[in-house]
Amino acid sequence: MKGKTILITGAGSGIGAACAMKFAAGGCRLILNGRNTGKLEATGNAARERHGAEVFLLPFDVRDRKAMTDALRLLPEEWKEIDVLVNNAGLALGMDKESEGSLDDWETVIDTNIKGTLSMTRLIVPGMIRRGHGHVINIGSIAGDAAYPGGSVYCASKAAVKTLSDGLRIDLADTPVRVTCIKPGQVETNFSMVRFHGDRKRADNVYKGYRPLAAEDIAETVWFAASAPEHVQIAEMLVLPTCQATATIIHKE
Ligand code: NDP
Ligand code: 8X3
Repeated sequence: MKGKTILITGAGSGIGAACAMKFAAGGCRLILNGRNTGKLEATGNAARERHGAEVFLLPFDVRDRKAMTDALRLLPEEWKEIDVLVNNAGLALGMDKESEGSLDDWETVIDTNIKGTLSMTRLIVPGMIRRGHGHVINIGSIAGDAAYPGGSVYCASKAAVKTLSDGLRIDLADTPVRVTCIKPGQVETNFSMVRFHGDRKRADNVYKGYRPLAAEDIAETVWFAASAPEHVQIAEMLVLPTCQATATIIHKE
């Protein structure tokens, strides 16, 4: 993996930031995307200082197709050949019934998780096909395997990420480009703070009474898939804390 160029969306925190550090430790060059430049700088600086990584910051909102297209077009030549795309940017907003929740929040979730992932793929995969080399790693979720109460739209968005991954894998079967969908269970990140609109108590409660995964645990699985031999395609991984069986069955002390 040494010298490979990895583009990670949502790299300013959580799973995306942990992936950045893991790939930096493996000698990779990083293109880091997110909306918050300060957070991207923090990830980028840590990767440079701890691992001497080469880093290029590429801030844009994955919902903004024009900003995404312009940013990718304007990448310097030496950064254009992306070996691994990690489509990680994503979020849930609220935990309301489908008959009661906010349409604006749901539009944000759908535009980020589904359309953002699809747009990045559409723009970057043609170059991978041309070069005869590449890997798309989508961050799905256990939420995509089955709906749970209050999760309707988020679950649907992650089911779509799984289906987009499967469809892409079918489309690329006659190429050397690989497609992986990693589906984490509970990972302690900013995810719940975002979901509950900054309600710290409600967010902390999600991870009480058991040991959730850390973002670094998921980064390990992303690295495992990316660094597998070229003829090995890790198609899908469901990765849970040991005390979690389904999205809603978690053994808590
Ligand atoms: P975080 O909130 O820590 O990270 C999400 C990242 O996505 C942030 O850095 C955020 O940065 C970025 N992001 C959000 N919206 C956009 C956007 N429109 N454009 C660009 N970047 C964006 O949560 P996680 O690390 O947990 O989440 C990462 C992924 O993992 C998500 O897809 C999530 O659905 C998935 N996941 C998380 C699980 C968990 O339990 N935590 C379990 C299963 C899957 P910024 O706001 O600066 O743009
Ligand atoms: C995040 C995990 O179960 O809260 O995707 O939806 S869950």
